[in-house]
Amino acid sequence: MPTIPTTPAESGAEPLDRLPAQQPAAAELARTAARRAGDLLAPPAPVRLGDVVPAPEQVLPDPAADFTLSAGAAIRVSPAGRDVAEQLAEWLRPATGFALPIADGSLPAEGPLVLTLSEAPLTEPADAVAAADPVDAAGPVDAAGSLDGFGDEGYRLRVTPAGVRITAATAAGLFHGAQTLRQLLPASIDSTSPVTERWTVPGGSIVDRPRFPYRGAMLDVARHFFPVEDVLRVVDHLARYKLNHLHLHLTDDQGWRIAVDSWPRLAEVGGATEVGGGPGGYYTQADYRRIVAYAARRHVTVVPEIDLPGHTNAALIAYPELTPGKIAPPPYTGTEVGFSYVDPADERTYAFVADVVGEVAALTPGPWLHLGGDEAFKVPADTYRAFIKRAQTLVAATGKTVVGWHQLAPAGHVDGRVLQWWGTNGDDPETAEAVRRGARLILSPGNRVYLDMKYAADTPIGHDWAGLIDVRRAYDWDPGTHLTGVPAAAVLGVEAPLWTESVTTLAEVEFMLFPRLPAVAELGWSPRSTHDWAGFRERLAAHGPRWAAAGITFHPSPDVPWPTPAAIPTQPTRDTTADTH
Ligand code: TNX
Repeated sequence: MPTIPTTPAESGAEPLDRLPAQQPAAAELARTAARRAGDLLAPPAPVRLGDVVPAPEQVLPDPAADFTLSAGAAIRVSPAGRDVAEQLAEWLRPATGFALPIADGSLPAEGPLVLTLSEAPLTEPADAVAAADPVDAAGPVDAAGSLDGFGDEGYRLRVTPAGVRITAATAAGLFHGAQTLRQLLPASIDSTSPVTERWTVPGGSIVDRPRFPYRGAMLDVARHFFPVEDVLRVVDHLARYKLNHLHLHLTDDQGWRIAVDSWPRLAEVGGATEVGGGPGGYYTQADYRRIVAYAARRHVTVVPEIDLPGHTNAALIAYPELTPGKIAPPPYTGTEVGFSYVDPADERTYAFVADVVGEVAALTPGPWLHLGGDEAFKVPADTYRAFIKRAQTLVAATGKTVVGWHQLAPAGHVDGRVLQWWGTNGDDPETAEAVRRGARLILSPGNRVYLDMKYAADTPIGHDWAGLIDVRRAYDWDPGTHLTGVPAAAVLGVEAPLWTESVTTLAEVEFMLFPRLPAVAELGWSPRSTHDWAGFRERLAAHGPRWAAAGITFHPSPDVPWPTPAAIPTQPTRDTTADTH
């Protein structure tokens, strides 16, 4: 069984540009697209303090207080923020060519970039800080808005002529603040080689924290397999836009992608197929741990999904005893759904579920385990409910919180469970009832945030069963009020799934993510009061040159006023894959 070779699993911290390219064709496609995009995009206008995606909660510009980063700059940081400082330096060094040494906050080191972790950041006495720190002494921004508290992920960023100071109560908050700083530098900061540029950051102050605690994207690695490096790059894309969950759809009819020691044939046999007949692949447990560690460093939590009881053909070819008829079905590489299921009448099936969720839970430090539960069309409703009830209990026994597609709604409640709603009509009494019984909700409306939907009729890849979704459609809805009878307080957040029946390479993944992913990120992070399509499309437009500089493939949506309107046929050129819905 061919596994996809990866670099050693230890650190999970290598910058991606030092990793060997796994898919030369995709990488070349992305580079060509980026070059063409870069050639056509006009030089971007100077960045303003509010030009951040997702939009911050409060922005107080001070045009007299711009800061320019120079070659001698250092980053000063308290020990608990050290890893964020390292990452900030990793982002800024390639384009600036500056050394950006990192000094411990405990030392009286000078440094115009200051990252501070503080428990009571917003009540910090301005005078004391000013006396101790030239950054604050120099600017009139202390009166900037304040929040009750930063919470788990909030931060404050202040820019004065003397420097930039980011303050947060947690490393996650500092990380989000550092991502904001990255966006406040000129677009060429995303260049992977040194650029001659005036590295000016607009003056003023930002105070920011998320609207929803769960902001995610899903990658279907089952329909097509994506090697570890591709997943790491997707993690970087999420982190850029302050998304904090990566849901991995690890199992489906066309492939089982995670090694399970107690049932080794799942990956060895069930991993050897994918849509279209390609070689497939799977993650060893070391590979999976590497993804989890890489994501954790970027404050992204991995949510593993084992889809049950349907979408299980790959498991059934590996272990025929799990099928109702005890005869192995043929491998499946098409794109139909709803035909397979594990035998709900056999106790062996529940041993299998317990073993699998036990191993996956042990590999997963995050609190969630996703049970799937969608499209088990061949299982009668009462049998389905009984199966899910037992499976939920088995997940709960691992200490993880159950997540499942909203088809789980009619099965019994289990404490804390989370339903992921993927309908296309915001009226779903069954899901609303499950919420009344205590479930929380992740919103993934198919006709808004299904990133496998085509942008337009001529998009060369993707489906259209939930409609065509360009950026405006992905942006113009409200997760807090979307589902009738579900109060905003029950909404944990929002997630954009990317199913990959027709998506085969990293470049194609990026093409489907950008520019819709930042739109979903803004729905999850920004206060509703900032929601404004006209402003968003302008802010988003300025990211085209950033993606071009970073070699990220994107769809040059006509919804967005890119720096030049003539922009760029970056589409992958393959033929459309047939639709299944
Ligand atoms: C529905 S959404 C599915 C997936 C397909 C997707 C294609 C959901 C929970 N199930 O199995 O890949 O549509 O858009």
